Amino acid sequence: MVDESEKILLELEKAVTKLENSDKIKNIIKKALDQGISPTDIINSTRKGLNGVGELYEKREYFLMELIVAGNLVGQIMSFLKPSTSQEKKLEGKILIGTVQGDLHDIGKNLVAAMFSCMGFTVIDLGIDVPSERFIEMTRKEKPDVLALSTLLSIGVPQMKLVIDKLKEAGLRDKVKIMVGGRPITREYAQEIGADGYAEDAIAAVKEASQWLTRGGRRL
Ligand code: B12
Repeated sequence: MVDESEKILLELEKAVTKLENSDKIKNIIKKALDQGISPTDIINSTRKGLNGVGELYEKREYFLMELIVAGNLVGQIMSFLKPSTSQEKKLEGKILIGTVQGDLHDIGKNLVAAMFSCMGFTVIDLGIDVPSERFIEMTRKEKPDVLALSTLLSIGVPQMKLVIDKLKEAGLRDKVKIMVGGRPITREYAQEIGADGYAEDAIAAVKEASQWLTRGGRRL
């Protein structure tokens, strides 16, 4: 039998996939919070709902406009949730994140960034289509604990290796933990290119990073 909390989370997931208006979605989230559901579970439901958006796009039931709406909706949900996350366990650390060069996808990357931000991390988001040189420059300047690289495209995969190789050349590789993610990435591939970690979604990403930080992730 499905309990009340699961019912609300499923309602949220469906509302996100259907791209219901933000007031309706905020009401569901409010109901969830009143029920004692954690912001992490709410974000996880949002993620599942967004996966539904991706599937409908692939079936050609959604088009570019719907994807833009989905991206905006994620931003609104995260801002609405932010005050509630202050009650969750706060983690300290600085994350530098971006989508690699040649790739313009950012809905998933934004969700990962928002999740880190919700959990109390300082997030520096370099955006999309980020050249390897920019990741190096900003790693040197900002001294993040974690460098998070995203790609949804097969052509983005070698770009991740390029960033890691250039960090080595610049003598910065052992100063930062590197986490990679996105649809074509696997844990095996992450190991192969010399990344420290991989996560398949936003929740898992924070879990992976928090392990390093509580172990005292090294700073420059
Ligand atoms: C939305 C979308 C677009 C939108 C992007 C809008 C935007 N602002 O992001 C638009 C329409 C612009 C687009 C364009 C293109 N797209 Co597109 N797109 C998608 C689609 C349908 C959904 C992606 C999405 O947002 N999913 C929802 C989010 C929440 O999930 P996610 O991105 O996977 O992110 C999660 C995880 O991957 C992970 N994650 C992501 N990043 C990171 C980073 C770290 C560090 C970690 C730990 C985890 C992590 O956590 C996220 C949250 O849970 C996918 C198909 C799909 N179902 O995935 C195709 C898809 C990715 N696109 C594809 C293609 C081919 C293209 C185009 C080349 C199409 C074209 N011919 O022009 C262009 C590329 C443009 C470019 N240069 O980037 C292919 C890629 C194939 C491949 N192997 O390379 C896919 C798989 C579709 C397909 N089946 O063919 N696309």
